[in-house]
Formats: sequence, C-alpha cells, structure tokens
Amino acid sequence: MLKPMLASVAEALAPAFAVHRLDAAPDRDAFLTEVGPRIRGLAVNAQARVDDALMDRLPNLEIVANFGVGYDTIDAAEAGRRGIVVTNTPDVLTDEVADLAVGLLLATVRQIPQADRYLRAGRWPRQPFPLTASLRGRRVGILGLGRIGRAIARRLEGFGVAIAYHGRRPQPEVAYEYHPTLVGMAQAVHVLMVVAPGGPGTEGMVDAAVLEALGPEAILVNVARGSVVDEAALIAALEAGAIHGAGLDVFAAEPHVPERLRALDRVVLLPHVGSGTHDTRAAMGGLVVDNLVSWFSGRGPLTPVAETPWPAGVGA
Ligand code: 8YV
Repeated sequence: MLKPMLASVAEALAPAFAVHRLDAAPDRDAFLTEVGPRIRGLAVNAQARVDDALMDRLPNLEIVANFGVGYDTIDAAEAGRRGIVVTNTPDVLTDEVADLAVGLLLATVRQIPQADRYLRAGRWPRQPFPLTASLRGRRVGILGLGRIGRAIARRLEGFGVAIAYHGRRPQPEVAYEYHPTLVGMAQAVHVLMVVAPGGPGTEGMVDAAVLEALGPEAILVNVARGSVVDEAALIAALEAGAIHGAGLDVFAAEPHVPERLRALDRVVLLPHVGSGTHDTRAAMGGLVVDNLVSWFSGRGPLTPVAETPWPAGVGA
C-alpha cells in the first residue's frame, strides 16, 4: 500500500498477503530499494500516484488495484506496456455517485445549503429567503455518458427535463440527443453535468468558450475530476455572472479549494464525497481486495481497465 486505505481493505488484505506500507516507511527511497523488488501487487487510492518512476522501482509488479472508478492517478497505458494489469471499481458506486450528482444539481439550482445557512443565521424572522433559479424547463447536457452519466440521465428523466449528451461517439441504444461537439451542446443546454473521466484526454475540456456558450442562466455540476474543468476560467465566469452557478464535488488541486471559489455565493462546494457512504466505500474496498485475491489465485482480474484488458490483448 502506498497511502492509508479504508480499514476494511487493510483488514481483508492482512491474512492473505504480506502487506508492505510505503506510507509507514521512514525512508521512502531505502524502503523501495529493499522491498520494491518483492512487490507483486499494489492496493492504491486516488491519493497516490502510480507513474513510470514508481513502476521502475517495482520490477516484479503484476497488478495495481485502484480504489475508485477513476484512475487518472495511474499511468495505465504505461502499466499496459509493462504487462501490469490495472483494476478499478466500476458499477459498485454508480448509483451512489448518480444520487449525489442529482442532489448537488438541486442544491445548486435551489440554493439549499445557502437557505440552511440563512435559517441558522437567524435571518428568516427578518425576511424570507430570496427567490432562486429553477430546474423547471431546463435542458441538461451530460458530458460523458458512461455508467454514471447514464444513471444520472435515468434519474433526471423523472424530473421532466430534456437530456442531451456529448462524448466521443453517439450511443445508438439511448434516445437522448447527441451533440458531436461540447461547445455545440453547451449552446443548447442550461445545465452541464460533468461526468467524463479525468486524465490527459479530457483536461481543461470545459474551458472559457464552453462556459460562455452555456450562458448566464447556466448551472455547471462537476462530479468527475477537477481537471476536466478549467478552474480559473470557471471562477472568472462565475465572478462575471457569465454563468449562474456551480455545484462542485471535485477540484483541480484537492483538498485545496481556491479562496475565490469559496467566496462566491452561488456555488455549492463538496469535499469529493460522490461515493462517500459506508456501504459504497465498503463495496469498493471489497472489489479492490477481490481483484487482488482473484489475480493471485490465478483466476485473472475481475475488473481490469480498458488500457489493460484481460486476457491480455483482448477487448478495449
Ligand atoms: C474516489 C472517485 O476513489 O471512484 C472515483 O473515481 O473519485 C472516488 O470514489 C474516492 O475519493 C477514494 O479516493
């Protein structure tokens, strides 16, 4: 393990494996020199990077089991070149993250946390809470119609809003309107839900031009990765009233959130809690352990990522 992980993961790994903990080592370099060649598997979370330099120190590494569906902190393409399998935790968190995303959208549009703060501050007896924007009549654009994006769309169908999406390619099996360009979709919707995976392919995709195309009524919700949105451009757009508000569960440099963002009233800011429930985190931890156990008992990985398909060379 590179960093502390959920207690249930550490407990489940202990009887099955000799667990070495980089975070507990007083001298990282000496530790990697001594133990590195004996490491065959990694259990990691988003707080730890697995890059070229680390893989160089682990010459017998076979599998990296990631706690999370997103794995932008792992150089999976490089792992694939080295014959190292990478696994993530899809499906077990889909509904949980989709619930949070819809909650964050409603909280942002109707200013639910702001209203709570207003009441607690004793302001209600003096005057009613100001009227807010509405979800009614809005068109919602989903950036990234993967498992979580589709789960969000299914929930939003119940809210009677029109749904569109942008991704690399249209998905013939869904009835939502496809936009081949993100700017094109931004012009057509009033809400942008960001659910695309992080990493170099999506970095800064929601830029100043996209925010401008969304317009002054628009709400941006990001439950994906901070890197997908140009955070400086977002702050500038919010400050200028170029978009109406934002609900953010993810940030460019977590856990640090820019003071300028925190100073804004029309934003709802969450400390990356999309999958953060007891049940779902336990299920994610279980899948990390199950991937390692399956691999080391010769049955292959359970949930390999696209860059490291299994059996090798099949799929993706
Ligand atoms: C994190 C997430 O993994 O699954 C993801 O991609 O962003 C989260 O579930 C979680 O914060 C643990 O690091």
